Amino acid sequence: MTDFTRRSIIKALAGTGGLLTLTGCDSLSRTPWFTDILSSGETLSDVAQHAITPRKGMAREFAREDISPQFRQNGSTNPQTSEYRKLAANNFKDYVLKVGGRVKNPMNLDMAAIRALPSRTQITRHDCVEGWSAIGEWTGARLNALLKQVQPLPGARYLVFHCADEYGSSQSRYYESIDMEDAEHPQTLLAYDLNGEALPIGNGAPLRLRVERQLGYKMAKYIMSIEVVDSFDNIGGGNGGFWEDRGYAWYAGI
Ligand SMILES: Nc1nc2c(c(=O)[nH]1)N[C@H]1C(S)=C(S)[C@@H](COP(=O)(O)O)O[C@H]1N2
Ligand SMILES: [Mo]
Repeated sequence: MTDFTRRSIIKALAGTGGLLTLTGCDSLSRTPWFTDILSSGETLSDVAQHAITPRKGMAREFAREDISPQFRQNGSTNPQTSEYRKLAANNFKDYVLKVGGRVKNPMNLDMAAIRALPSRTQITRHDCVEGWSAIGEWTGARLNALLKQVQPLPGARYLVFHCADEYGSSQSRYYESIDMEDAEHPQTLLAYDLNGEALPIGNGAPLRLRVERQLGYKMAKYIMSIEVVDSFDNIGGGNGGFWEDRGYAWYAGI
């Protein structure tokens, strides 16, 4: 692709706030020009997020009437790992979220403990890189409240979310990561309810991330553990997420 084409596409992306209207996470990640644009998007995101839209801002929230009749289920929708099948068979009664890594106070929390954390309910729009959106009402534990309890050690920079599923036929576990700034944001949740009911398996039961100022692929479903780290070097392919290891931007700001 010529520099001119690349620049035009980046300009168009900047105009839409970086949201792509394209199809197929999968096939796109293998297309070199797309990978290229996503890496250029890093720079774009830096500019867009830190100059045009301050990252500290709140994502838009919607009214009850705006909720989509059906919230699409995308990516993995029914994890097949034996670990997950066992948990699902018992309606997640034995589920325990492990929080560790560079923290003073590692914790194991069952769903009752997670539901007892300070919570928030918000109606937001989910934007997938494949070009669809859905509005839903999420309730979950505020990640900043959990961080207060585990107490990240000095030098802790990122939170890595390890998931129960292997995406498609990849035979590698889905994972994602965010920085401390997004982790402390008031709208960042470990969500357990969607539209007033327990999160369906298709949408990430029993626990999924909501990080509202970023694209859908950042919102890890089926979270099994959270690891606080100072770098991604020894995690997965070293790029901070399943799709990042396949060329997507780490900061997927919208
Ligand atoms: N564990 C896990 N999390 C995931 C995915 C996945 O395949 N596995 N897909 C991501 C993508 S690309 C999107 S758009 C959203 C879809 O969330 P939904 O199923 O609630 O619509 O989950 C994200 N989180
Ligand atoms: Mo997505």
